[in-house]
Amino acid sequence: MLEVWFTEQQTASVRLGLRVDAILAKQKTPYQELVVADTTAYGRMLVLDGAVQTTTVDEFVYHEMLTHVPLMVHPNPRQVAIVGGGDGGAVREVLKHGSVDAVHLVEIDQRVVEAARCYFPALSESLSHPKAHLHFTDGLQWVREARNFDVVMIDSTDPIGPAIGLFQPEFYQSVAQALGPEGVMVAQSESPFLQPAVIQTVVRGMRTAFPVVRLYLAAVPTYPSGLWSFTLGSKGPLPGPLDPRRVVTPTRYWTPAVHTAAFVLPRFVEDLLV
Ligand code: AG3
Repeated sequence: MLEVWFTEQQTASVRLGLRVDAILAKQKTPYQELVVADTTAYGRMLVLDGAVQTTTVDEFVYHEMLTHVPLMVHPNPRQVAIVGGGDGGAVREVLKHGSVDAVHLVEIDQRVVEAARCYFPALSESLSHPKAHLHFTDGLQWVREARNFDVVMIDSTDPIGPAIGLFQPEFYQSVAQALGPEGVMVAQSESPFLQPAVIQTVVRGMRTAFPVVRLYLAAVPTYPSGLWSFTLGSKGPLPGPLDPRRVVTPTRYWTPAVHTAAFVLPRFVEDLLV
């Protein structure tokens, strides 16, 4: 029987292989190559420039941990911005917080949103919510002019191609300026096994802009090595014990206990942060 396999070349010496049932879209956008395919094991998958961005089976881990952690660290998040994240998964999670008045999605590539609306209806549904505001522009520029946000989330691709500027200290400084006095930011920061240097770049860059910088982890099987990191920067609030009166539902990965535990780091990861 014919078997079709998708391969992501994650590093020079590591590949991920997923059996594919159908390729639904393959196009060059003005910014990157975009592929949508149905995989046997992980459901529908979005790939940008050869890198898996999201699959319908494991997206909940990444999107819940990217969003609920900083939102719960902030005492009362009302104005939220997401840089990247054109698939809509992060917006969907943000809107589970009743305190949020508006969520601004700043996506450089409109084609990602179009593909999400067409092929990922459940993920992208939230993009049509009245509290969701879409901006198809460069996040670097947009953030420079933004002010008084409570939480800013960087839902970017890897630090190559269009996302490269989102991993630089100057960018974290402009995020800090875009945040109010209790503001919190988060950035996806790659894998401690395969991209330890990226984690160090993000943590060191964020330390130039925020008094509090903390790393946390989650298991995302379709991302390189499966162990993924997020870096939180805060102007004030600490990721301490959660207010038991604040709940977020429904979730499948995030719980108050997972939230707290995610900041407990294995020693080899802690050693990256010195
Ligand atoms: N952004 C993080 C994707 C990084 C994955 N890297 C890779 N496969 N090499 C995901 C965007 C989802 N909203």
